Formats: sequence, structure tokens, C-alpha cells
Amino acid sequence: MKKTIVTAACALLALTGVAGAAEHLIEMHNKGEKGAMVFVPDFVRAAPGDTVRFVAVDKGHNAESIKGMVPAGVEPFKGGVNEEVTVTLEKDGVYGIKCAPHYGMGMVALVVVGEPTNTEEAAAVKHPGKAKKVFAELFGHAVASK
Ligand SMILES: [Cu+2]
Repeated sequence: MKKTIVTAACALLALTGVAGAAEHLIEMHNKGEKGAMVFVPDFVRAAPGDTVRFVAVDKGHNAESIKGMVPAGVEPFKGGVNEEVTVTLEKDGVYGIKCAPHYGMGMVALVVVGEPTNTEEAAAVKHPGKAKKVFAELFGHAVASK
């Protein structure tokens, strides 16, 4: 009897997995291939309705949306330091994310959902220090992989 229930639950999970939204994992690290203080990966392409889960693998990081870098009508989000945040991205567009303590060190990420509708506005946002260079690169990906 118990086995039947488990099997049914698995079948249901498999079904929703096919039809449902994907989850993208972005980890926060003190060190990565691209240097110190990084989101891994720092560029994600997602579909509307997908979720992105930010996990602080190393301590001292957070994930929050950057002002002016979410599509119109989207609520900004802000995770606390060391806090795991999961956001569901319903609207098409680009989403710029930063780690507040390491923003100037270039700890930023870009998520493109569906059609990047707000690229121009988002790309016009000014950033401190190394974040400027990292975003220039990330917007390059957004255009190139379209
Ligand atoms: Cu950080």
C-alpha cells in the first residue's frame, strides 16, 4: 500500500516537472573562476514563471535586485546576508542582481527571462567599481546568445 502511494507521488512529480517551471540555482562564492566574490553562474537565461534560487555557499553574501534593473511592474527583492532566496520571475525582461557587500567588487549577476524587453533601461544604470565592467560583459552575453 505504502509503495503505491510513493509511486503515485513520483509519477505526479514527473508530470509537473515536464509541464512546470524550471528552477535555476545561482551560488554565492568567495572565489570562482572569474575571481573573488562571485555569483556562479552570473548569467542565466530563464523562461517566464521559472524560479531562481540564490544560495550563499560561502558566508557574507546576499542577493538583491538592483534599482532600475527589473522589468516595469516587478517588485524589487532583497535577501538578507547568508539568507537563501527564491524568486519566481514571471515577467519577460532582464533582471540585474547584486550582492550588497561586494557590489563594488563586481559581485553581480544578470538573468534574462524570455524576451529582454527592458535591456536599454537596465544597461543604462550606473554601477560602482568593477560591477560596471562585469555588467558590460553580461549584457554582451544577453545580446550574443539571443
Ligand atoms: Cu558577496
